Amino acid sequence: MHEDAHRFPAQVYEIACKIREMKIRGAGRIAKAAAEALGVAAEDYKGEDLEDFKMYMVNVSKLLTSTRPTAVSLPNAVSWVLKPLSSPDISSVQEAKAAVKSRAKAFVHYADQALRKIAEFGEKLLTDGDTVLTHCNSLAAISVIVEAFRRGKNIQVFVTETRPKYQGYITSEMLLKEGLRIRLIPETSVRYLMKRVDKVVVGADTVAANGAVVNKIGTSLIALAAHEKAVDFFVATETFKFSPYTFIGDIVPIEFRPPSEIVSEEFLKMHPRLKVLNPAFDVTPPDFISGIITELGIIPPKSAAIIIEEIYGRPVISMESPRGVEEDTS
Ligand code: RI2
Repeated sequence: MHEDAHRFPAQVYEIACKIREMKIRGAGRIAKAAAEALGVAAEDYKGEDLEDFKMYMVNVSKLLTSTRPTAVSLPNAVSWVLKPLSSPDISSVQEAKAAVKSRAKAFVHYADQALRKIAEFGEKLLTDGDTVLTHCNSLAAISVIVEAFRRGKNIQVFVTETRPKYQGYITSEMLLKEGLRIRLIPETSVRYLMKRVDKVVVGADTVAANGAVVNKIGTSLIALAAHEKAVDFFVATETFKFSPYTFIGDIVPIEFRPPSEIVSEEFLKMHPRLKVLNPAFDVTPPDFISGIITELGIIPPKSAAIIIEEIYGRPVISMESPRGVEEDTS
């Protein structure tokens, strides 16, 4: 627990815990929740000392960014919301609080608008009669598929179950509610079924400067199978999932989650020498990606660096790693 713990509002802790436990999940939803938490924390601050307020907000942001390591949307959202705190124009706690609260709202609004734009750009890639395969539960990917369907295209969707947490069930429910035809499939069947797939659309947790996409574990195998059959593989993502850190060569930390998501505690006790590896994400190389659908348009993966430079500027190399790497690969 952070030393400033007693000063954070309970709602901020709740949001942080829900992100850590994946009750709030999906890179975009995590970013929005973090922005909201910063707004709540700013509102709750009682003091009058501007430097103390800044320190307090930095500590809240540390709590939030420590929850999950892979989706860069989380630190990106936090830095964006807290940006006014480094402006010389802010001279009082009142001004600082107002600025953080308004940036938090603006981020949530931007994220919602971005999904709409992604849907509009992305739906053009889908054709009437297409079978589209999607993996895990990505609102960005779903928005593309749903938009195409709403515009009258007859789309069938293959949804992978997405072990170990089965987010494919959530995707199935969302798409069924819209009236789409769904086939829920185990991801182990993807290569066998790829001959029946016209396009793949998935989301992203992080897009690296070289155009590689970090997404739910299994994505890169799907991309490999699509590549083999020359099936187009699209990634739908907001630009706040592009990583400025990778511009200077930082490696995206891959989250390893607890063994209990894979096997029962009972089974582990029965076999004390059994070690379980449960990586939550993998990396799909840019060569396997036909296009990245963003709110700014559809870009080739190799243009990721241009987007990063445009949005974040050319990053300055620092001696400190911007984010800690918490991996259990034992
Ligand atoms: P949206 C999810 O991660 C999945 O990997 C999904 O593809 C990605 O976030 C993007 O989701 P997790 O939080 O932002 O389920 O498009 O581990 O909703």
